[in-house]
Amino acid sequence: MVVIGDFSIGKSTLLRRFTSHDVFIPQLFSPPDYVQRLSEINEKIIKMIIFDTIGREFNLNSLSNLLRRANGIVLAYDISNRESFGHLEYWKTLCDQNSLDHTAYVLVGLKKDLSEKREVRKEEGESLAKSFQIPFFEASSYDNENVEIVFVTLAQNILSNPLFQKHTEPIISPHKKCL
Ligand SMILES: Nc1nc2c(ncn2[C@@H]2O[C@H](COP(=O)(O)OP(=O)(O)OP(=O)(O)O)[C@@H](O)[C@H]2O)c(=O)[nH]1
Ligand SMILES: [Mg+2]
Repeated sequence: MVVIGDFSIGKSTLLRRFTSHDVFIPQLFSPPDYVQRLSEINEKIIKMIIFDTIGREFNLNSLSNLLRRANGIVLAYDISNRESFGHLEYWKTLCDQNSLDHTAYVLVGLKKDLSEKREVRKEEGESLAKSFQIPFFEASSYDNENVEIVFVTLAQNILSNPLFQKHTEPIISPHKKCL
């Protein structure tokens, strides 16, 4: 999976929150820029590998390489930053052009706790997600609200896609003997 969107909207913080459960770690990320977490989805233990990206001065080649291998993409914006919402069409097009046909998406409005500074109404997020035909959530890493559901929903949608299953080998082939 890949998390993508404008700079400083809270992407790295979201990943930190998702992988460090109870503790909120405010520091910024430094490379290697991915996290891993095991989660139980549809009664199976799934290893999620989630890549962070940077919202500006990114290398388009390495971003394209990342997107080409992604089974799921979290498109993100900051509810207190209208510009980051306005750039979502750009990010979605970039992802569509560089990702697999069966890549699953979810749209998330971050920093839900900043209600006094809100610049993007929830209905606007819902409506954009509807036009993209993808699930939508508002989340707060500070309050640990809706962080889990963003990734679980994305993982469920990846796993339920028959095209994904076709491209996936079982970790241990039932025909091979375990030595
Ligand atoms: N109020 C609030 N602030 C947040 C939240 N998540 C992140 N922040 C703050 O927003 C700022 C940017 O967060 P980052 O996670 O570094 O943002 P980013 O999207 O990874 O930024 P780039 O890596 O530069 O693209 C930091 O000061 C965070 O502490 C949140 O849920 N609520
Ligand atoms: Mg970051």
